[in-house]
Amino acid sequence: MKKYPICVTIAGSDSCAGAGIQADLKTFQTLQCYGMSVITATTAQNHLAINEVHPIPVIHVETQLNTLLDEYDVAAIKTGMFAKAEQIESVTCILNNYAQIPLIVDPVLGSSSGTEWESHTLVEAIKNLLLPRATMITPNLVEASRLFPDYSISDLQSISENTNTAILLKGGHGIDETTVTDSFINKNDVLTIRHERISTLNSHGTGCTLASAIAANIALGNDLQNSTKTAIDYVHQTLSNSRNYLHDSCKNELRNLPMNHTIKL
Ligand code: PXL
Repeated sequence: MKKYPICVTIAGSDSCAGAGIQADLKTFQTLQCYGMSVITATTAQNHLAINEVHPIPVIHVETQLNTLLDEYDVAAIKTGMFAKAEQIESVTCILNNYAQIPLIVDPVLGSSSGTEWESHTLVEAIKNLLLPRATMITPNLVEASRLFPDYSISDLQSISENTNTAILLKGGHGIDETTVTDSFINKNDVLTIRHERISTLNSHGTGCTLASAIAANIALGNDLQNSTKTAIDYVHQTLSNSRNYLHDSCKNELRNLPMNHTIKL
């Protein structure tokens, strides 16, 4: 019988299902893993705005995570949105007891529809608690400058060395209109990964999807560098398969729409 490795996402729920928990579960499923979830917040949102964020109590986040870890052999974990620093404290404390499980941290500080929920304490908790536990952290250019003000690539190499964590610096927010350049930094190793920039209205949840795809590829037994390259290709492929997806179902402006994870048959 084929084995489906279990991947757990610890993240926020996105009611319009483009990002967050919903994007993570779609990605795990498409990549032949079994996805499970620990919800940190529910959001009331559509592709245009987040209207409300409802944090889940820390104790319930803990119980969700322990209930899964007590029973299942979890192959990889991905984290996304946290609503409060206390959630990060308790999740890290639990995950430190499961040091063998690979952890991919997407340091989410806001949404592509424009809402930010970053706070100083959240940034500090990601940096001081999650980062040292993580196998890899995947900041975009905006998140990287909040986490590591005035960084250079050699600063990121030192951080990677000191924390034993790889850093994927995502270039999607860069200014080059034709190419996206991501940098994979693992101590001495620096690998530049370039892709043609896809001009699309369906880019909601790309960050969540990328981090989940890396976790899934690791769960399937691949090394970190190959998992990252294949995950970037997955996002690229999914973006190019998503043209016009859901366009006919929206009543207002078309932007920040979801990706289509359905495999082309
Ligand atoms: O894409 C970042 C993100 C993460 N998590 C949740 C979100 C979003 C963006 O909308 O809603 C729950």
